[in-house]
Amino acid sequence: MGQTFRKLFDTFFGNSEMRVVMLGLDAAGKTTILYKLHIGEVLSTVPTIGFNVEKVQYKNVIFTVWDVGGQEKLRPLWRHYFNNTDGLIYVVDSLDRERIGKAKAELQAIIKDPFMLNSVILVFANKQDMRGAMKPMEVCEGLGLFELKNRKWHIQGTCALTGDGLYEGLDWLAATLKEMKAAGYSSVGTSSF
Ligand SMILES: Nc1nc2c(ncn2[C@@H]2O[C@H](COP(=O)(O)OP(=O)(O)OP(=O)(O)O)[C@@H](O)[C@H]2O)c(=O)[nH]1
Ligand SMILES: [Mg+2]
Repeated sequence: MGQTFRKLFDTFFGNSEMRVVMLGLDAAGKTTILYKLHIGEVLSTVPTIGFNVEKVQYKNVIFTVWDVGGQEKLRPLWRHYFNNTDGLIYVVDSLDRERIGKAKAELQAIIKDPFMLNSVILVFANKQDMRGAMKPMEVCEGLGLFELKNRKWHIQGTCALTGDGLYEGLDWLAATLKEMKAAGYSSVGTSSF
């Protein structure tokens, strides 16, 4: 099979590969999510200095997920992971009301980067198991997602400890990325809740 045909075949029927970068403030739950998806277990984590990268196969999509440390001093390094990124998973600690403004500012900075203009945005409103956590709708408002123009985004409530919501999020990501790839990225322009 020629390479072009192979790509077309894969787009419609077969495996696709997607490069995803997972960002968010420190302690949002990124590394916990990565290993829950990769090995199905909750590992005890330490703050990430640098990054972790793992492949996650779900249905017929192979996601290469880059999990980058979110501490303030590490955030200037995030942009080095933007090139060739199909999708952004932005993880929010839904209990952290104090820093939702900071989470918004960091998200807005990421998605304005020229390398990220075509990337779809999946927000995980994580730690939904915690009493007093903001609901996905509140996180959505806190991040200013409704104000986004010409971006594909979706918000999903999650609990990394149980895995609740993680695969629903990947379902959306896979479907949306496939749609965009098939349309040569020309389908950008709607938002969904
Ligand atoms: N209750 C609860 N705790 C969670 C959840 N997800 C992660 N945590 C906890 O939150 C803490 C931080 O999780 P990490 O996965 O290390 O956070 P991170 O986003 O990778 O942090 P950095 O590497 O510093 O950017 C850990 O103690 C996790 O066990 C969740 O859904 N619910
Ligand atoms: Mg981490």
